[in-house]
Amino acid sequence: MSKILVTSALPYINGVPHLGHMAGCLLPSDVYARFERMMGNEVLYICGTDEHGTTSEVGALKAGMEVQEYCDMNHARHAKTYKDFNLSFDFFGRTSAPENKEATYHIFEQLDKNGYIEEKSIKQVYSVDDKMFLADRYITGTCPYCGYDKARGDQCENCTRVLEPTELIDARSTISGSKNLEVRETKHLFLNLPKLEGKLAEWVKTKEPFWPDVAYTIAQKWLKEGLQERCITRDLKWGFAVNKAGYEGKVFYVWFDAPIGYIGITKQWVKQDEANRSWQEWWLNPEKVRHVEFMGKDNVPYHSITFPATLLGTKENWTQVDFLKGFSYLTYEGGKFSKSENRGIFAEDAIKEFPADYWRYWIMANSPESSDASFNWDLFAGAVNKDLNGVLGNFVSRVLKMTASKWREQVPEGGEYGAAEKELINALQQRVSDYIKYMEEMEFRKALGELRAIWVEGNNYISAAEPWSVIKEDEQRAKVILRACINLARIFALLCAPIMPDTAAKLLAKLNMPQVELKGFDVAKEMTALRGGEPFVVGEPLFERISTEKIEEMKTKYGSAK
Ligand code: B3M
Ligand code: ZN
Repeated sequence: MSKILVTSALPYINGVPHLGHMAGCLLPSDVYARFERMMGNEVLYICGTDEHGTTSEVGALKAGMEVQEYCDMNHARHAKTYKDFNLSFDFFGRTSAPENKEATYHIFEQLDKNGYIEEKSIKQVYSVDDKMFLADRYITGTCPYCGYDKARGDQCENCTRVLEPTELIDARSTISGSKNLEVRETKHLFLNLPKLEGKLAEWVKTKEPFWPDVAYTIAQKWLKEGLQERCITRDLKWGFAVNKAGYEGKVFYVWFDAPIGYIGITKQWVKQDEANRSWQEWWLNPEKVRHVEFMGKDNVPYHSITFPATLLGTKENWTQVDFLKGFSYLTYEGGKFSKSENRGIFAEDAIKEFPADYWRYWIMANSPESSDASFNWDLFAGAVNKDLNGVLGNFVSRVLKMTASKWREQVPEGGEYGAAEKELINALQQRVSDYIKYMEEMEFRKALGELRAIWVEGNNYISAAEPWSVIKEDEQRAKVILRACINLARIFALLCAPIMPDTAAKLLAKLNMPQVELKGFDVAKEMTALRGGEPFVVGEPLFERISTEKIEEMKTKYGSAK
């Protein structure tokens, strides 16, 4: 049993999560956490809201609320949405919590003591009309590197280059649109990344065989270009006050305390049960813990460069990211999700329209792993109707209904598996091994391809075995076929559990069977788990078809390219 620490990018408190956020880190991290638990590993899966920064101040201002009150409200909203999507966090915390302040102060003090913190006077953008210093992401302009005209002052989301706001061409305030911006001098603290570059490059090299291309390429690109000092403080009210004399009235930059939030949130989790939990066991234990992170590609530089460098600079033995799974973007019908333009479906609405598992299946089957993927309603309905309802759902209801109509709701008894079943078992064993291997490697599209192929094997088997014809001449043989099919249904439930936990639970409940581990999954053995005479219930169908009218309704309601 190994210890696996699973984390994803911590969602900003003020945004409403849409399907892109689900696809780009939250859902894959949950699928992986569930899978590793089913493989018998000790998993700690934590997440939380990223709460500091101007975005929260501006959001609260717009909502006419205190920042704290605004964050409390939005934290609850995020938590509910993720619960509805069945994300199985061990703890969903907050970066603004006192436990994170303690962790942030500690890490800052070590960096300062070790000589990695520099003081500098910098010129910062002050918006005269907004009466405030503008956070980097609240300045919009043209990227000097790629020419993208909606680059933010902290990063160009087109070329992923991290920017200083003063580099932007034709800069304007994102809050008011005002170009009445002044550059004012203010004193700040910097993390001396160039001084840490050597250590960091050495560390990144140790990850080479393990990191998928997206993450490794981005980290290498950064190192090749040479690291710049990063400002880690801001002139804001909302945030952790800087714990250094001369910096009164300033707070730590959101990107400084946000990744430390993983540690802070783990401390929050420990607080729930101090006698039995330890945060050091997870965070100061790199030899025994494998840390796997999930995030969109725009977040990769912070997690492969800035945060690891921060931890290296403390000279303490922190658990660092071992595997960084980066994702491209999920777009909505080829374009951006936008709440203001009413384009795209947001997570809290999605769950009101269709059950969580429909979304979980579609998103994971179309994971934007190596390139962008695009959501569209026809594809979504197609997958639900064909894969879920057609291939999986129909197989289960056909098998259970036919058995019940002939011999009551009981697994048929007698007879032995023959050549056809042995062939099926062999084919399935290969596919199941591949499915498990792909899940372990976090190759989600491939894993879901195998899962679907496993359901198809079941359909092919029953079509070829034809129990409905066989029963006329050889009732005993028909019983054997249907017993094999009912056992197959159980196997389908076990395998789909990390992706579709509700469906798995529903199906296992029909069969009166518990969820078991996937470790060492032996198809031949599992095919005899349900013996003759055991009861089942036909019950409700697992899925419902999505009608053409419903698809049209969704397109009108949430926007469509057509
Ligand atoms: N909140 C950015 C994002 O949600 C940021 C991630 C923080 S991870 C420590 O994309
Ligand atoms: Zn750019």
